[in-house]
Amino acid sequence: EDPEKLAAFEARIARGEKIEPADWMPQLYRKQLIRMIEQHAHSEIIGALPEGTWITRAPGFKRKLALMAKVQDEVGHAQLLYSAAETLGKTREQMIQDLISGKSKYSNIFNYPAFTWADACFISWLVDAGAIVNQLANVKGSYGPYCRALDRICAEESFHLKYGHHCVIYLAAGTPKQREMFQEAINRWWAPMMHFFGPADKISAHTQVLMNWKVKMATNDDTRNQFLDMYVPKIWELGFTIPDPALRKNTETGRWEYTEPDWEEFKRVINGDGPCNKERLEVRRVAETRGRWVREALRSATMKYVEPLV
Ligand code: BYC
Repeated sequence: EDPEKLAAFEARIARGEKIEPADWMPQLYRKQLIRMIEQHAHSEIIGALPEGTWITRAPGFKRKLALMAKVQDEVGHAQLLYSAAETLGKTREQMIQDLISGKSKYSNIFNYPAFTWADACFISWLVDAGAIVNQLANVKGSYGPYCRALDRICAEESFHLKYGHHCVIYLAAGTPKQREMFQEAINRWWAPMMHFFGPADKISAHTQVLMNWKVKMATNDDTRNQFLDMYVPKIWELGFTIPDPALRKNTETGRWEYTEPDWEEFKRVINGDGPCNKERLEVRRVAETRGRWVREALRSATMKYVEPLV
């Protein structure tokens, strides 16, 4: 790589400038961005599935409407992110193929089943909260198209968070059975939630390079800590418990202490061996196959009607 170009590129990043698709960038920056944005896009489209199964079963018409709108937003986020990743030279078809074949990763947390309505509420409130902590940091990053996509996503996610919080408060203020349902959801989802922010900093492979180039604006442990800081008090306030006896804030360091998450389980799940990985990818595979004729028809219609005008 040309050292002068690299120095000029890094100086732009240091000045807080945004890098745009046509600008010179190191190969590794491009590769890392494609990996991360693509994984984020896949997480949105797969993330729509566990909550999506609750649309028809959500309690009441208003909850159904709101959940449908939320799930639709998540799929829209995937569209924005696939477009941002495409600006770096990888086609959407290739990204979808890599998702379906299991080559690309997506968020660990969507490989767990949403057994009850309370599980869907956990996702809408706390998984969205975790996503916002991560995205609000990275929106100030260096790659223009990703930051602009994140900006829009954050605005929509803040509505999801309010919706999710409302659903949880309703359960918390409900019958003993409703409270028990949400407590069980916390018990089921806490471990995947701790994994959601990525491996501990000391074992994270990409944090350093991504932070040097301001793609990632906070480390995995920092975002995890920020999430705990913002949401553990809210969970406790509602009278629920968290299934980690070691969880406490160290008032001297200002950091949360917790039992080390099981990183072996995390690795298994992100590498295809979680409770729902096969089912999640199968849904995408079927959608891809069934939708092929639509894409082909669109492509040939575009050729027929647009080409003569050009
Ligand atoms: N799940 O070096 P590390 C949503 C992988 S959707 C799976 O720390 P990095 C929502 C990582 O890819 C929003 N894999 O990685 C949607 C790497 O593997 P490879 C989801 C993970 O990139 C619908 C290896 O582990 N948010 O909220 O520095 C409904 C080493 O990790 C995970 C995003 O996608 C994981 N959790 O940092 C409701 C945010 N963590 O590629 C809600 C965008 C790590 O070397 N992504 N891995 O094979 C990021 O910010 C960063 O990629 C991460 C990881 C913080 C996740």
